[in-house]
Order: sequence, then C-alpha cells, then structure tokens
Amino acid sequence: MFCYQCEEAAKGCGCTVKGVCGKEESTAALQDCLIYSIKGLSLRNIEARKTGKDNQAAGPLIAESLFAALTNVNFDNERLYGLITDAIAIRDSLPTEGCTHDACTWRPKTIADAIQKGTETGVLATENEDVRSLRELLVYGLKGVGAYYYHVVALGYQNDGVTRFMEEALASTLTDLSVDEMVAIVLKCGEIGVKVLENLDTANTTAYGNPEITPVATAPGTNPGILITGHDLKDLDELLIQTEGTGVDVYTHGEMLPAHAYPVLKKYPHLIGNYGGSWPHQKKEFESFNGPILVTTNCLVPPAESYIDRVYTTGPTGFTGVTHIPEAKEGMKDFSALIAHAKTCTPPTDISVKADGYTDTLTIGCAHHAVLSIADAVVDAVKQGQIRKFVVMAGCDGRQKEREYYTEFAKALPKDVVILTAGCAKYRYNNLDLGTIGGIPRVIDAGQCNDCYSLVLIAQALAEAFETDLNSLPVSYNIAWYEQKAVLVLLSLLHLGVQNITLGPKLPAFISPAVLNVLVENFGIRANTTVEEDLKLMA
Ligand code: SF4
Ligand code: SF3
Repeated sequence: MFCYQCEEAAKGCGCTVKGVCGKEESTAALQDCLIYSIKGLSLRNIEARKTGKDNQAAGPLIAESLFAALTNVNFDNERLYGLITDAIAIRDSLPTEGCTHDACTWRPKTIADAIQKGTETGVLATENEDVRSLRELLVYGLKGVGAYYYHVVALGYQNDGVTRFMEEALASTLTDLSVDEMVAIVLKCGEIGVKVLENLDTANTTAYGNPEITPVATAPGTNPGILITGHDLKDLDELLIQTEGTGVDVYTHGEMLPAHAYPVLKKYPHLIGNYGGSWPHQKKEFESFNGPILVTTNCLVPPAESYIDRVYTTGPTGFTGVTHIPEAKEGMKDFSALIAHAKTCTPPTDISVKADGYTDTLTIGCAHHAVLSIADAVVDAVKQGQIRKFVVMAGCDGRQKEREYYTEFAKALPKDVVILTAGCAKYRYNNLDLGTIGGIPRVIDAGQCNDCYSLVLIAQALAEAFETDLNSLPVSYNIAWYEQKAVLVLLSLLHLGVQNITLGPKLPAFISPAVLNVLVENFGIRANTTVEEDLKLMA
C-alpha cells in the first residue's frame, strides 16, 4: 500500500505497511479502487450529459464515496466494496460512446479483484512526482468537497455546479494536462470549496437556526447517556427526538460540540453537555463514557476490544465488526438499539478538568451571525487598541506530541490578541482560561471545520469595516491540518487570495518540492517552526 493523504503519514512520507490511522493494506487498496471507480463513472457521466443521458444519482454517490475514502471514516472492506459496485452499476447504466478508458469499462467479479485494481491504480500509478502531487492535491481537495456536500444533500439541498465540478475534476486526473492546467483545477477546487461551505452554512442554519453564543458544561449528569461524535447535525437531531423522555441523556464529543449552540438542538434539556475532547482521545474517553457511542463521520479511531460493542457507526463511517445504523427508507434513522443499550449502562465517569488556569465550561457559538451582531463592539475594540491582532488557529487536532505547540502558542499569545477558530484544533486550547476583551471571548469559536465559512464572513466583514482587503487586516493564519477537509479549507483560503498562511505541524507529504515552490512563491505558505519564532511573525 501507499497512502500519504494525511498529516500523520508514516515518517512524513507515506504509510506503506499499515496506516498510522489503523487502515489495513486491503482497505487502502479498496479506497484507491473506489476513487478509480468514481473517476470512470465521472468520465461516462460527463459524456452522457452531452446527449442529455446523464444519471443524477452519480453526484450524491460520488460525494459519499469521496467521504468514505477520507481519513478515519470507513475501515469496513465490505461497505467500500459495496460503494465500488454501486458506482460501477450507475456507470454501466450510461451510454458507452466516447469512453474507452479502463476506468470506464473495468468490472470486478470479487472483492479480491477490486483490491488488485486498487493496488494497480493507487497513488504511485502516476510516475512523475509533480503530476502525482497535483493530482493527489486535487483528489484530497475533492474528498473535502464530497464530505461537505454529503451533509448538504442529507439536509435536502443539491448544487449541480458542485457535482459537475467533482465529475470534471475527477475525470481530469485520467488525462495528461500541463502543470498550469492542473494548478488551475486545484485552485478552482478552492472556489468550489467556498461555495459548498456556503451551501452547508445555509442548510445548517435553515434547519437548526443561527448558532448563539452558549456556555457548554463538560461535567456529566447522573443518567446513562449516549455519546455522539463526528459532524452530522441531522443524526444528532434525530437522536435527540428519539431519546426525549426515555431517561437517556445525550452528550457530544469532538466535532459535535458546536451543536449546543443551535436553537433547534439546544432546546432539548437532555442534551447535557460535551464529554471529553478531540478524536485522538477516543480510546480513553469512549472507555470512561460507559455508554453507547454513535460515530456519524470522521474521525473514528479503531475501537479497543473493551468498548467496541458499545460503538455504532452511521452515514459514511464504518468499521468491521461494529454495528452500522443504516439510512432510513423513509423518516428518521432508527436509533432504538442505542437507546436500549444505553439503559443497560452506568452513567459516564466525570473526566472534566477542574484546575487553575482551566475552565470546565466551554464557550461556543461564535459563528458569523453571532459575531456580526456584535461587530460594532469588535470594531471599536480594534480601533481603541484593546484588540491588536487576530490569529486564525482553525483546523484539525491530531495524536502526535508535536501538536502541544498549539497549546503553548495559545498560552503565549499577548493578552490583546484574539484567536479565531473552527474545527477540532481548538481542543488544544479551548479549555484554557484565556479570558475576554471587553466582553468578547479571546477564543472566538465559530464551530466545526464545516463552519470555516463563518470565519471567511467575519474576516470579510472586518475588511469592509476597515475599508481594506483581507491581507491588510491585522489577521494572521496559523492553521493546523490533519485530514482532507482541511486541505479543501486551505485551497478555499488560497482561492480567496489569503497570503502568508502558516501550516503545521508538518507540511503535507503529498506536496512535491516543485509544487511547494509554487505555493510559496504565489501564496507565501510556510511551515510552522517554534512558538517563539512564530509569535514574532504572527502576533
Ligand atoms: Fe497513513 Fe494517513 Fe493514509 Fe492513514 S490516512 S494510511 S495515517 S497517510
Ligand atoms: Fe477534526 Fe477529524 Fe479535521 Fe472537523 S474530527 S476537523 S480531524
């Protein structure tokens, strides 16, 4: 196997035996085969569209497949093979004219055939290092698009511009393009990223209301509970409805924390609080939670034997041996098995941190609507010098020790600097008692990585208020990345023209020296160094 799509790629180069994430060689091959299959499907659907014979089912399946191949989503070979055969079935319902590429005609008879195909068509099938780098950068950006679009579709929306771009971009990787052409598609992916994030913001706020600034408890109550993690708000909504009046409480974990800020979700008294931190702590925190855990999207850490029977997956996630809650044919998904399971479990063990310098209440909900409603106060604080600088510290958390950099960086920031964040990166500093400036929290938490669009709107509103452009604002970017949604957010920032982004803890292994050169020369991208050096540059 060869996989280098995430920040934790082995030795900073790529995983070749088994993923650091726990992905087996066969699973890596099936994910590569799935990507190859949706490339063939895309090519056929683009050709079919020319005669009005395209298949509308292709777009959602492509999005789901891209999501399933994102880091820490699906470790279940049978489910991945199911997606491959679904993609091929749609592909083969389309006309064959103009499609002779192997990806458009190949068919597996068994899962072993698919594993073999994945082995032949994976990352290393492209020999030229720079072409490979640009193709993979595009595919990883597309995995981000697919993931965000999956949520858009789940909430009943669609955007043909997004699905057509996914198809065109996937198909483009089967052809020989010049470096300039490939760079142009990569940047276009960033433009589509902004669009899909905007669509998701509209879908979420229409369904659940605009997030409000909300304190969230981290200490558990005394009833048995269900822990829900990942990014899918619709799953949480349906779980809250079904647990109402059952005596079973609901807690959020990881990227589900921002759900507490939505009016439609926070109204449930049995949505008690947030339990634990970000995904790398799952083994310890899922163990001590004592009750069932619903994993809706990334990140899933391969569960330990001691609690694997309490883990349930749904949506694009999967793990062999874990119960999967399927889509509903109509109405809501059925979470009754989790509720019955919870009733047999003891309440969660309290692991909230109660120590000087820390807070056991997390302040969330600083999305665009809430922040723009106090925009005058923010602008005044900047004009009066109470806020001298903003540092965007959005992105992902990860398990490596070097991520302590972000805690130390947050602690060391001067008191007149405000952090803007979104994504699970915030767990490195969101329980530090960093205080407020004139009532404005020093950690402005816009929500999930899915909510990065809020940060864009906030930055654009500041630029308008100060009659300047994004790069002339007192805003610097110290982004932590791990998986491919973060790759898309980065491409989106580049599309918006943001310069001088600092990226860490390591630069992507899939960026070749020549491609890095393009990013440095055109956008001033740099790797983080030490807290001391980076503070001089950014704060
Ligand atoms: Fe390795 Fe990351 Fe790929 Fe997992 S997703 S196999 S950790 S590079
Ligand atoms: Fe986190 Fe997995 Fe990226 Fe949504 S949950 S930000 S890593």
